[in-house]
Amino acid sequence: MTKEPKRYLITSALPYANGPIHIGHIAGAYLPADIYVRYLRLLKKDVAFICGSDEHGAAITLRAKKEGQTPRQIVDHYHQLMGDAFKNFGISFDEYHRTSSPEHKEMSQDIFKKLLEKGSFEVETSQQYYDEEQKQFLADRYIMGTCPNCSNEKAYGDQCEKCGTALSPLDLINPHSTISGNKPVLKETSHWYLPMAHHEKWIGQFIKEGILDGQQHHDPKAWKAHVVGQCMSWVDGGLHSRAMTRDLDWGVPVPLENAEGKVLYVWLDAPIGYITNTKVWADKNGKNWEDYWKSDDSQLIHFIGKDNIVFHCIIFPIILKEHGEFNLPINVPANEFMNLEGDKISTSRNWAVWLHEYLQEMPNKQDEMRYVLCSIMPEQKDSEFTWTDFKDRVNNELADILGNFINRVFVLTHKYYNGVLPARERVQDEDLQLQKDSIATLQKIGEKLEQFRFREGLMEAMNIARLGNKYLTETEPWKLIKTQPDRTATILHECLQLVARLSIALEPFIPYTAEKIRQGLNFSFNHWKDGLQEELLKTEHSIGQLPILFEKITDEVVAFQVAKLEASKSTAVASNVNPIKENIAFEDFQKMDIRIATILEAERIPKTKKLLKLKVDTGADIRTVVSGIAESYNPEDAVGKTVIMLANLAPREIKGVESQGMILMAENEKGELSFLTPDRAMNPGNEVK
Ligand code: B3M
Ligand code: ZN
Repeated sequence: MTKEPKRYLITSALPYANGPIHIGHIAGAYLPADIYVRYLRLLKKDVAFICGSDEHGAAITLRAKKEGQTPRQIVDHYHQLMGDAFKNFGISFDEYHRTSSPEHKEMSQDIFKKLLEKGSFEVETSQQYYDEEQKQFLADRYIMGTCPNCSNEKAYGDQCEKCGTALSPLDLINPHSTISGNKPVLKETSHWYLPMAHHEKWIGQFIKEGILDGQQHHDPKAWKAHVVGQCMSWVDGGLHSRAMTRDLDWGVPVPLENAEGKVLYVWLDAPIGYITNTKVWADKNGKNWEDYWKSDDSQLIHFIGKDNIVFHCIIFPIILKEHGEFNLPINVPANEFMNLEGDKISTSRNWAVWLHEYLQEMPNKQDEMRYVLCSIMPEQKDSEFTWTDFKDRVNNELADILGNFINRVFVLTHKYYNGVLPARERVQDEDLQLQKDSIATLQKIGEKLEQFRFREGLMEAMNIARLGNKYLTETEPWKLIKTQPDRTATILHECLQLVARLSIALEPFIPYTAEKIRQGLNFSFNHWKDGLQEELLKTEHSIGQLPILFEKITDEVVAFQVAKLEASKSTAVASNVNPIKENIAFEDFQKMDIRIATILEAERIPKTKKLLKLKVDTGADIRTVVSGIAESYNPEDAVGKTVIMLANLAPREIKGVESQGMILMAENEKGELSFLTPDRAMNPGNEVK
């Protein structure tokens, strides 16, 4: 499939609508795609640039729980926030739709049904954790317990975030439901599995050799080594069946009878979102979405971060091929990770530069960030963003190299020629060389972009400005104006052509600046290849005033941003706590009899480690309470304490003793318990409300 395609379908990963977009996302999957698409558009290619919010899955329901909102409220909020931020940053999606839409429900259910008909799934029954109080199966992220590898007590059912080990819920020691806190039970459930082992052979060949159905589909050498490497280590390790459905009440319902409470696995529905969103865009614009997905002369390219590689290179291609009508990606130029000020970017720890905040705090500086993120894009390995580096690149490169060159050309043209482009009068080798070099450089930028080498592409674009600065410094037209005015005219003539060429070269990377330059020049163009012409501006062309291109970034700005990050570190400690439980009605709270009590006697309950038998004065009576505090308090230390108790908890028998109520305790990260003691004199029976 080496022939020139008629259409391009370019996708960027659908971000989870469970938090805002940060600069790591941008550098990973959105800026490279946007640069690529802008370049294709300048070549007048037929391209659809598709994205949208990923609004299903446990990432969303967990966030909703944490914030005491419904999943719908969460996704509505973040869909809007992310969509606006992308737009204001100049990420030029043709469509930014959402997977919680009715269109998407229809599309993903249709595809699921087609796969069912084809026999692409296998139904398997297994034991999974179930919360009896909440009457629901627990997604991996809803189960916490002790990591078998590092003993972290807050490991999730899918991963321990402390040591990074990938886990399954059954691996956890002392598992508990994060919703109710209860120990979950194992219960049987059936799901539709994708038997990936059946596909091992062809997918291996697809990745390694670029062969699909016995034909050369793409050049495997055009894929990044780390992408192929990650996929092949999966394939070589053996592919295992993966459940394509989940027991959850938020998602696309499994479109079958007897499948109540089951939804499509988020990683099945999300990539189908690319298809839905293409259709939504096509319907609005009088296009046929199937041309982009199903025709031989269309090319599909996914821009993603490295954590999404297997889904886009193995699982989704299997789905597409099983379905039978869709194209498979011609390339998946995944990026690695970008770190921030020496640490991994993390949404949950609030260690991030949030795009919407950047846009607010530094208005009209989209290109400064686009430039820096492109310069350090983690194309082949992880990279790092720091605010000092941001400042240095803006000041030393954008302002001092690019801004300075263009500004000098404008100033000299206005000064000597009243802003009118002078004719070339005495051309020398150095002028022709400049022309040749800058045209060759523009060509090179195109080649780099076609190879997804965005950093090098941007460097080449800056090289055009460097060529210009060097040429001005060497020819010194301001010294020649008296003695050789024909040389000054020729030099400025060439420089203005260079500025026009730059305004084309920079367009994919820093479009706001490119537009400002063209405004200053009174110049417009049509096609990338216009920049390959020698004369972009005609003699006698009048230029206008150059708007300010770049302001220098001050040390104060750097200090402000770094301090803001540091401040988030201290609040992040608090994020390692359980999510807020579901809201309860005030009436429910009022039903509880919470009061002051005094502990009169305390003794250990034999053969237990944790339990004390307490005799307490509730003001109304004297009663017995069994309390699991023996690891934090000796009996003699408990006696005499004024505490808070829940007095109307239904009596329960614990180790043969009837417990009439519960003493309320606080617990810290280490599991130490503490009585809650009033901070002024209170008597047994005083109400807590
Ligand atoms: N939402 C994961 C992520 O945001 C996931 C990508 C879906 S792409 C179809 O990293
Ligand atoms: Zn661990």
